[in-house]
Amino acid sequence: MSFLEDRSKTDWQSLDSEHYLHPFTDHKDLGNKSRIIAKADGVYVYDIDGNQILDGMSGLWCVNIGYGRSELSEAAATQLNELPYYNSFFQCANPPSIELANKLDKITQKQFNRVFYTGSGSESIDTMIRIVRRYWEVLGHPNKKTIIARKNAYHGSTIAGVSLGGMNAMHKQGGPLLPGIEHVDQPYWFESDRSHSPDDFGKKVASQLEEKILEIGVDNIAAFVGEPIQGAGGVIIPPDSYWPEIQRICNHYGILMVTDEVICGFGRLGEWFGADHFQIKPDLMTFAKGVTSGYLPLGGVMVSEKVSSAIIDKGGEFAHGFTYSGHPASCAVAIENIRILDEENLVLRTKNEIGPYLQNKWKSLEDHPIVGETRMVGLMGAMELVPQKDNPQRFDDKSTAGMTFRNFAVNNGLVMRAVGDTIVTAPPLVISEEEVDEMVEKAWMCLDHTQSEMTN
Ligand code: PXG
Repeated sequence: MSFLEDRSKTDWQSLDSEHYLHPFTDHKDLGNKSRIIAKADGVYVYDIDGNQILDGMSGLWCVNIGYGRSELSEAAATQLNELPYYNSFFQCANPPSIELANKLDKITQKQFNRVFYTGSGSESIDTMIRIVRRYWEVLGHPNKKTIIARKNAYHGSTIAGVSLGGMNAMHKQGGPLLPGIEHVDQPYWFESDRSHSPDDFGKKVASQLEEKILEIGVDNIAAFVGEPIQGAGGVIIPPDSYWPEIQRICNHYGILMVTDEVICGFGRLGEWFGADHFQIKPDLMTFAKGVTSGYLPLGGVMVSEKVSSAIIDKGGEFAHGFTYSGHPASCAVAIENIRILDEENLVLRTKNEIGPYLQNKWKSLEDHPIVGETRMVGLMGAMELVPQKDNPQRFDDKSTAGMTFRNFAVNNGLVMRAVGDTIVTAPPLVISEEEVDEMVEKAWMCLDHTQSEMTN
């Protein structure tokens, strides 16, 4: 059964406009002209008019193995027919959720021995906060509640996710926010005054964590949390010196280190997880998105032996869980997704082949007069739009250039996201060299268009 034949495009659009409250959308701008995406295959999505659009964002940073993989839809259908749902409370489990836990143990660093399942990245963040705080409670440190995160981080949209994230626009709405959260600066070298080398800058920003720990008092600090590379904030790739310094500080003060792998996990950076790329050893990792390549909702928290054994041995029942924790169909899809990532060498290919191929082409965009910087790790990158190349100044009206680029791109068959005047990309890991060429050629055309719009 397909819904496509049911109504005309304009009918879909007017129904959408009457009944649908969209995420992160200004409905006055949207009116009744939402883009109805009807189909997808490989790295392409197709709107209801049949326009082919290269998805340089993997949906929302999630469709890592690309669209149209029938192995995943078949895994879901088989599981839905056999056992569509059962809970994992009250001493129950189901085969796919156990099998997936076993697989996750194999692809994560050796300190991780258990997973707590959720339905999304935001729920994973909430869960992680509860686990971290519970850990210190059972160890007899009930004051260790404060979690330190970064400004301009994105950790989801639940009240805990918004609070932990560092997005000003989100903080302004729907408060009060969760107490016990502190923010330090992000390692965004391009936005700095660039008076330091990237490595000195990385260390300097990391040292704010130490200052914050001393300010709040180590007896009150539970954990530090960060995306290995900030995604929604604009693909902020920290200087090489940053994460080792963060690790050193966490170890020195004995606080837990958490990487939010919702975007970086499952091959995006050419390793299974962002922590592997930066060679750091977190105590917990939150994940979602790429675990199922977005085919069904699933998230989770990887918990190290140190943390899980404390909670299990000293804590009794952990009073936390979701109806869909360990959903059998989502877990079956995740198992198949991980099998494909593994057997088709998609992680290694990202590291050694298609990643370097795109990185090289992406770098060539720096030859364009309005590009101030490009950066990319694995298949996750950004470029900074500026009025004058060698001048760190931004366009006066920050985000007009980004929006001009983005709108022109989507109308010309390319999806990329604009974060202010930073254009970000994260294509499916299955993208071919020809598709990379198409993506970069289109991006150049969008830069030309943006330049002429901004100078007229
Ligand atoms: N952590 C990180 C690092 C994320 O990127 C979440 C948590 C929350 O996941 P859920 O599944 O609850 O959405 C995310 C989600 C964007 C965009 O426009 C990014 C996300 C979600 C929606 C939009 O860049 N990241």
